[in-house]
Amino acid sequence: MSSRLFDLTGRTALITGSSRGLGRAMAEGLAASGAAIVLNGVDAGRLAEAAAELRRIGYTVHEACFNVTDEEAVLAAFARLDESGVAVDILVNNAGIQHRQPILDLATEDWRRVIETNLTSAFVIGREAARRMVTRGHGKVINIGSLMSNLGRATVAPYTVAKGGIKMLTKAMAAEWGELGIQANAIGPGYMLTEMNKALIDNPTFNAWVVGRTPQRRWGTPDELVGTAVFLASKASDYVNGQIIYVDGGMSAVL
Ligand code: GCO
Repeated sequence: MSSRLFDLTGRTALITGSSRGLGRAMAEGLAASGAAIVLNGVDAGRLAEAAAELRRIGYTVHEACFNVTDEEAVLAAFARLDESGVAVDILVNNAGIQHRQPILDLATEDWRRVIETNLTSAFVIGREAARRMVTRGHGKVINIGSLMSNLGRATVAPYTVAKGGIKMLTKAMAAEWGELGIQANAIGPGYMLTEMNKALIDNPTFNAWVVGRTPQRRWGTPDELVGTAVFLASKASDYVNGQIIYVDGGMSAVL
């Protein structure tokens, strides 16, 4: 019984920002559980390379090259998927950027860029995916939040606000889409070993802080999100809605 609960065979998952990092790891993990994958990125070369790697393993992979902040490009990408008969059953809103700067020095343009990329895109892509999911009576939306969905840290205000918004957008989606057969949940990754965090990882003081502040005394690896992503993408979570699950080594649970 338990293996079927987590089986994604026959389902298709779109993961935004999945050429590398957390998105790439979740895409591979969902594929390993049986899902066909729609990879997304803005760099066509990097996207093709990631797709080829996953196809070499034997997975079914579609490529959708678009910038998540470009609504016209998002609409066109969904139209192409419709025309190709690719129905997105699972959406992982993962694409995101970071911008580290004190509020007093922060340009409004940089604020807007982070909010657009990390939050507004999840609304637009979530709406487009859900419009199609409701016609089939089922769907899974997984929004990628952060420790910053619940806690602040100096110099990352726009990212913090966007990720806090991701948590609340997830609840709003659950409120409206629960009766339509869609479960919308979020994952809050802790400090993960990714390109986006390279400056922090390479900073001995920050690295020591993360290790000391995390009960498991280490950074997380992208593949450590896969189990939670598969859970939230599968039948195993059919009665889980509007939740955020922190995958953070315990950091958000302790002082
Ligand atoms: C930072 C980091 C964090 C992590 C992650 C923590 O500057 O503090 O980029 O934001 O990436 O989001 O959950």
